[in-house]
Formats: sequence, C-alpha cells, structure tokens
Amino acid sequence: MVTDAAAAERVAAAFADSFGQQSEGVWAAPGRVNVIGEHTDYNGGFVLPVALPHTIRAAVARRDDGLLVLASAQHLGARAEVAVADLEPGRPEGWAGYPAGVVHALAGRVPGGLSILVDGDVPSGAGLSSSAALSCSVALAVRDLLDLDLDADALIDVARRAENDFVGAPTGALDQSASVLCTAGHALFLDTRDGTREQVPLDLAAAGLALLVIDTGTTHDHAEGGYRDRRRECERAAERLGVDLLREIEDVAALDPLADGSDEGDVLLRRARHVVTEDARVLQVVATLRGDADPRVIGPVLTAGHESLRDDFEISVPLVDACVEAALAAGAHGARMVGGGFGGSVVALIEAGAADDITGAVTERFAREQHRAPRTFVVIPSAGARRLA
Ligand code: GAF
Repeated sequence: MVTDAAAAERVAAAFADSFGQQSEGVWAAPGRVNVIGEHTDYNGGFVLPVALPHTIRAAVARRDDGLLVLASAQHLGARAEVAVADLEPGRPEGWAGYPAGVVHALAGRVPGGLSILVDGDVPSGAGLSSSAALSCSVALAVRDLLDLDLDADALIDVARRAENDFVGAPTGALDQSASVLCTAGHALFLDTRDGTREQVPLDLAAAGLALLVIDTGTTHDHAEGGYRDRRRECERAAERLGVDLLREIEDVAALDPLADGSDEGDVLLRRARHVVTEDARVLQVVATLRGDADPRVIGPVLTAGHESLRDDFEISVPLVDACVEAALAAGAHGARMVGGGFGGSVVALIEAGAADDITGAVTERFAREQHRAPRTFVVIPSAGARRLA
C-alpha cells in the first residue's frame, strides 16, 4: 500500500509524462468491503461498508479544445479521446467508460475539455468496487476543479449514473456511497431508502480481531447478467407483494403470498427472503458494534449472510463456497462472499493473529481444486474520497 503523498506524486508524474504538462490536482477514492448488507441497496435496504486503503487516483487538468482525453497507468497505450459534446452511452467502452460517464452525467457543466490520468491499486474484478472508486475519484476531481455546486449525495448520484446510464451496469448506490462517505476507523451504516447514515466505530483490533479479505481470483462472465436478473426478480417480488421496495417487508411471514406453488413463486420467495433477512442481519451487526457485546458474535451472522446468498439468492460459486468453508474450518468466526456475486472476494472475521493460518488453509484448499493461491489482506477501515494534491 502506498501513502497518499507517494500515490499523488506517482500519478502526477505519470500525468506529466503522458500529457507533457502539469496536472492541476490529484484526487483519490477508495474501494470498499461490505461488512454485511448485500443486494439490499437497490431494494431500499441497509448496508454496512468499510472503505479500503486501496484507492483509484485521478490527476486532472482543464483543456480548451473541448476534448476529453483519458489515460491510465494500468492501461498504458490505451488512451481514449472524445469530444465532450459527442459523449454518448457505451462509447468509450471498458475502463474509460467510467470517467467518460461521469463527464457525461455532468453534461453542460464542463466547459472546454479535460485531461485525466488514472492510477490505482484497488484489485479489479474482485468484488471490491474498483469501478465505483474510479467513477468517484473523477467525479470529485471534476467537481473541485470546476468548482461545481455538488454535495456528497449529488456526487454519489453522478457516479452511480455514470455506471447505470453510461456503462450500462444496473448497480445500486452501495459502492459509490461507500467510496464517498466512509471515514477512517468506521463502518458506514447507511439506510439506502432515505440516505440516513451513521459512522459506526469499528475497532476490531481492540477486541483482538480482524477482518480478512480473501480475493479468490475468480470472476464469471455471467456476473452482470446474473446481477440484472436478481434485480428484476426483487422488483417482481415487490410488485407481487404490493410494495414499492422489498425494504418495506420486515417479517418473512409477509412473504407467504409469493408461495403460490409455482416455480416462479418459489424463486421470488427465496430472493425476497434473502433481502428481508439480510436487512435484519445488518441491524443485528450494527446493534452489536454500538453496544459492548463481544464482536465475535458477529461471526455467525456473517456466515448466515453467506448461506442466504448461496441458497436463497443463488449468486455464489463453488470456489467461493470452498473459500468460506476453508476459512471457517481454520478458525474464522464467520465468513461470507462480498459484492455482486458470481466470484470475487470473501470477507472473514478472524482472531487478529490468525491471518497467515487462514490464508494457508484456503491456499491449500484452492490447490486441491487446482486453483491458484488467493490474495489476502487485513482490512484497515480507511477514509473516503478526498483531494491528495
Ligand atoms: C455490486 C453493486 F454495484 C452494488 O450496488 C450492490 O448491489 C452489490 O453488488 C451487492 O450488495 O457491488
């Protein structure tokens, strides 16, 4: 992990190399790991993310030729150049779509053009929200540089629209909210229905504990299609229950009308049951963190979240299940998949000194499955999006 100062220096130097001029500033936004509250955001429910120390950094300067020119330290040679006035959803594609989507979402408020170089260390394809870190770093940069009147909620909305409307990824606002709103030493308890939030102190080290992220290194092609299907199923379940959002259902007994004996009814019941029970799990974890109970009791709640995502929401994959099993067998208090699903990372609540043993156990299990060793790191609850230079 690099310090903010070293990261700023590195991206400013890469900008100068790439554009032959100095940048006007450097901004950063973090990836996230969600402690609990998965697939609740687009249902108006609760989430509890923590910002990672891993960030995407954007060095930016204004231009006067109307062009948006995008470069990336991770994709050298893949420069994208398009007139701001010609931006339209879907073009440019790939990583450049996220910063382009942000500029598009601010259409009419970006006079002239912009040169942007991005650099970062949020693992991509790992369910740790590298794309929201990218969108949020650029959104913050453009706001500050052009002195736009956008508060944190408006910034989150610009970054979410870049992903939904420009890139075409039908996400909720969990990742963008985490990237903008999280603060060091805290988990962000967010009610996605009305935006109410609370910074919940998260000092697991004081209890001799740690959160370990295990990036399984697996992603699946159907992740986006699967995500879209789940979102539609939740909307359909809400419609059949006569509510706007599944968040309005607080008791699983209220889901009974979905069980009409049809296959569709069974699927919708299980999808909705995940959302309703997951909201309850977020509230349970927050109550534990606010009180003086031993945080080890959170472990089984995380594992129950995994079982619900695996069995009711059906978005886990065998390698991720194997990772959770191996971590639990090696002594983790709880473990669950994080993010959109169909691969990515697992988060485990462990004793502070157990990271090497648990990494070793998962590595051994992966070797048996003919899979390369996972990448792991202990989570340090870090700061949200900020200006570095
Ligand atoms: C992805 C999405 F981008 C989020 O909005 C959220 O739905 C998450 O999956 C699941 O909790 O990260």
